[in-house]
Amino acid sequence: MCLKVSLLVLALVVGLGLSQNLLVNGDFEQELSVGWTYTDSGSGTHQALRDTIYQPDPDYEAWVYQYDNPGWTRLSQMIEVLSPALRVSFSANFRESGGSSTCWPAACFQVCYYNSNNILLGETRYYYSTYANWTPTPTLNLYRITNPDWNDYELDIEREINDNLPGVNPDSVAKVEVALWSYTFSG
Ligand SMILES: [Ca+2]
Repeated sequence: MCLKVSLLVLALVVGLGLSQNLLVNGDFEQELSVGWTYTDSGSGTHQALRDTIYQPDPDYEAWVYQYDNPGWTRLSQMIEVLSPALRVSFSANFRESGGSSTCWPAACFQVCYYNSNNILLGETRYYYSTYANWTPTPTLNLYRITNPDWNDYELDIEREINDNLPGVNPDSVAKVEVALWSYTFSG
């Protein structure tokens, strides 16, 4: 079994509008070590890179890649927020290769909500995967991507928590983490 999965992101904004971005290096025009935290787990090839060539525009994109299973590669950034009245905007391209019902890849974009003690309160997960069998819970909302090509996404965090994450108290959200997560599951 050879599983490959990757996620590309062109630009990422968390703020009240396009004029305000709480993220550092959300456009990846600086090295990934500026603002971003890299982690990986498990076996296989883990990579997080930036280059201008992944999308036709002259700007940089970030690319997070996992080859074979089980394992994952993740590029994340956590920010402190004064309230959940924020929007997350991003442009992403999701890719997967291989898999079966017991062994599968998933290209994910995560928005995670934490309290002031860094306790995870809940998560919004966009994912592209043929075989992933995740199910939503009161603290996990899922958006299955059906068109993996470059598309723009926008999430109203306050509305998301109120409408889709009944297990999350919006008043407790003190930090928001965004993450590019390339994941492979082995059953
Ligand atoms: Ca480009």
